[in-house]
Amino acid sequence: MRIDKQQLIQINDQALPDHRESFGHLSKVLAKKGLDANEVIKKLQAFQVAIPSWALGTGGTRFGRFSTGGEPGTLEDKIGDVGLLHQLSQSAGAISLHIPWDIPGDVQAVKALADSYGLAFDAVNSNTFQDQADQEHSYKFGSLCHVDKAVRQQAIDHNLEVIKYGDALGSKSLTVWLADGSSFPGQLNFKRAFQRTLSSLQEIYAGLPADWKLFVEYKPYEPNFYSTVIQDWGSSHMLADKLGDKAYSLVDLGHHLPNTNIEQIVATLMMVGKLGGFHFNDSKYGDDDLTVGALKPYQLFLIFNELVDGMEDPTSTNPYPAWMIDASHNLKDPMEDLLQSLEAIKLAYAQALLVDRAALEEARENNDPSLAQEILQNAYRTDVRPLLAEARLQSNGALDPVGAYRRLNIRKELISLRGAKTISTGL
Ligand SMILES: [Mn+2]
Repeated sequence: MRIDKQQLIQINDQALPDHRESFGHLSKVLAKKGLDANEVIKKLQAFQVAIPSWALGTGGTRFGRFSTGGEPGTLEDKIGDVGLLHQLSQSAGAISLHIPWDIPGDVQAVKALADSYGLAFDAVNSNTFQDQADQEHSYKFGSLCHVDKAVRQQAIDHNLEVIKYGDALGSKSLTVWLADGSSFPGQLNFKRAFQRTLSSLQEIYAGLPADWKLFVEYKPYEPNFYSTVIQDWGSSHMLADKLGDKAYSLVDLGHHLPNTNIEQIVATLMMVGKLGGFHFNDSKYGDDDLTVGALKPYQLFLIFNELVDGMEDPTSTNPYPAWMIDASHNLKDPMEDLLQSLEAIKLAYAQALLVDRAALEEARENNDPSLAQEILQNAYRTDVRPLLAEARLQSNGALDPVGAYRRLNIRKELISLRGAKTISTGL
């Protein structure tokens, strides 16, 4: 389905007087601080976040799954859903596919469909953390790290195939996340598992097109509960560094032990030009995959403060990172969840853009932690929502994406199109 532009304009028009008032006020507040609201708006409009195909259906837990209804069953449906999100938010200009579930049938038709929604194909994701019905060898005891070369080769070949599909669609990067590890002490030789993983990744890296990047994602536990082969940013960086210039670390917010200083990891990886991608979500205990900003918006702001610092540093060699939401849970309408996540990401980005970096640097040079905190929190406590709304309005999006989604009865429409008992394919 597609949203009727006139209907969206009518919905926006009703909220326009209030928006004009709050945006006008905020513009004046920012101008007094020497900040140009239009400059921030331009950056917000350019900031696009990829939506993974697996986030469009209701997520489950190991206990159960409760469908929302109207979930996308095909790649075309998934592209359509991201198209809806993009039309409302003007922030979701890319889709990230998961193979084997999202193998395109007619590549040209799929590309044309995505193009009609203004969507690009972001990083493609391989999957070696479960067995497919037709596969010869099992990943029960690992994939790229497996003791048996035949299993490793199957996983390598799968990744090379994923690159092939991505290349046909115009993707420029492959994200590798491995479930490989062990659940019991003694089960795995840590060193050999790491070396086998490196060797397998080298074979995948050799198959990367010249203008592609390889992202190595890490995670400390789950589904393995004693060790994971790529447990932290250090392991990820070691692999990326050994692989070569086209390999980078990927930071997923939920893939850290509680209280890890993720903003410092981001700053350090960008310092050495090796932060390739970032996955957004939020969590309280582990990889909870909750809506971005639902629990720790200040942490997200502090991370963005480092991201902006890295991105705006003229001496930085770090490439522009690939942004993706990696969240999928089991209570909300997935589309509303994603709209809320997009909003939280861009709020943190906008706030980070307001940080007075020169003053912050001076406070640091003067060993003045009180002033440094004042500077950061002055930015963080600024209500930048009117900036986001104005950026969307100027791009023909919705002033209030979740409100418009509800007013337009999009879920009801999707259920009538696809049925109430649909289950989205893939993970
Ligand atoms: Mn992730």
